[in-house]
Amino acid sequence: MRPSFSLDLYLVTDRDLSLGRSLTEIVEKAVKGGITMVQLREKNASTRQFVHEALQIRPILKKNGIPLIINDRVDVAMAIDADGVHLGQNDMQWQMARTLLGPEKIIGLSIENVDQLTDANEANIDYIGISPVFTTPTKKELFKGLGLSETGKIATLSKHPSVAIGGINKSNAAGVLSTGTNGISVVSAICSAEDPEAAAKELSDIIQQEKKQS
Ligand code: TZP
Ligand code: MG
Repeated sequence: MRPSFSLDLYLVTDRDLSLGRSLTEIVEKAVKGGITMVQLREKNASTRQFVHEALQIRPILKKNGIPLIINDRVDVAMAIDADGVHLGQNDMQWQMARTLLGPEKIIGLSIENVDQLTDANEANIDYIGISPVFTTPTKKELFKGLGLSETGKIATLSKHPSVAIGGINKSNAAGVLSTGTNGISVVSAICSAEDPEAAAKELSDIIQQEKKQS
């Protein structure tokens, strides 16, 4: 059985946006604020650093029953027995990742347009990331945001639960959730916040409020 997970408030890490603080500190505080999932995303780290960072964060999350997902690197996920991986359209194909990881790990896949749902809906994956909802400086290689209406279309047509990412913060989180995504995913709104715990708590409160209304 795969572990159960909640996409409600999904933190994606970025050390360059963490204002000099360690990822461990950010994650510890964000956990106190109510995040439900963490993706460790290390675009410039060596493999050794990536593994080291993941091993630092893993016990904090284990203690709190929060899944640790590794961005891109199936080998790192296997090496540290993470809960799963998040794959983009140009990363390892989900079929290979599933074979390597086995049936019990979580696999997330980024979806950038409605057409990509044709394959994703048939895939043995656990959730999709709708990306990017809004244009964001955090991911420079991405272009224009999908906008709320396209995001809602993808969320509705998806057979898998969905989490939206890209430019989400406390001012637009409720609007994103109202399109029908299961959760929101943020980098800078928590990593770059002066108080990551308070930032996570504020987002978590918005999510609870929005879910009560729907
Ligand atoms: N994938 C799509 S957008 C994005 C990623 C990793 C970055 C989102 O960062 P932010 O700071 O929450 O806009
Ligand atoms: Mg990727």
